[in-house]
Amino acid sequence: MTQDELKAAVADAAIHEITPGLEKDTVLGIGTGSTANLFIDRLGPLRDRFKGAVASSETSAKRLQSLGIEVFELNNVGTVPFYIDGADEVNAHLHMIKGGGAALTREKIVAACAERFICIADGSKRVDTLGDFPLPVEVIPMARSYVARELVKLGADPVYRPGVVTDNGNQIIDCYDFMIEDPITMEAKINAIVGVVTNGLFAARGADVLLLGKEGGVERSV
Ligand code: ABF
Repeated sequence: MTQDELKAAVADAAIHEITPGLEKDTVLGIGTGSTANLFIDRLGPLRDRFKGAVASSETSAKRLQSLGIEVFELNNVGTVPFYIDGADEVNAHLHMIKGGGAALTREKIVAACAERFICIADGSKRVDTLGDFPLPVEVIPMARSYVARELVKLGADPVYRPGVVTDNGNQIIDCYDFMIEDPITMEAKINAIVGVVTNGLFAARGADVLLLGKEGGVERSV
């Protein structure tokens, strides 16, 4: 199977995962990226079975709206029963690196408001130790150099992602050569640097369910 077929398989599995919980007043939390897009496409035909969605990016919001799914402001919704999103890496504890698409802050906010985080990913995303994928850090623009110096002290090789402005008007630094043995501690340390908005470690609040696309089928872990 190709990577796209594996992504499609987990998008299908996520639809099966959430369908029994859909009610007329359900508002879903929806992530960003190519796997999330495949999930959004499968939600279209179900749009009359739930109320709408909150989205972790402007791109996902537009895709949802194009399928006739109403998009709500998170502030007007409160909690969501499910947040469905992809990942750049995921470990056995369902800790993740996310933010390759620069939507990490909104993703983390919607995830924080979710009763269940369902991570959908093809098998290539499963790792033993997080960090092969460069860890994204969203920074307030004027703090970029300061934050980069502090990231060096933590052992990272920080690289500014040129030309990228997040949906929140901020910039992204990617941390290379940075294997992360203790994701919960490192998430907190990076968040404590002044000028950091969010980092792409989703460990303090990891996924509740992982649907992983493999050759033999979709593997479900909790
Ligand atoms: C989002 O999309 C991001 O947090 C992550 O960077 C990315 C995964 O992308 P894809 O599904 O395209 O591999 O979930």
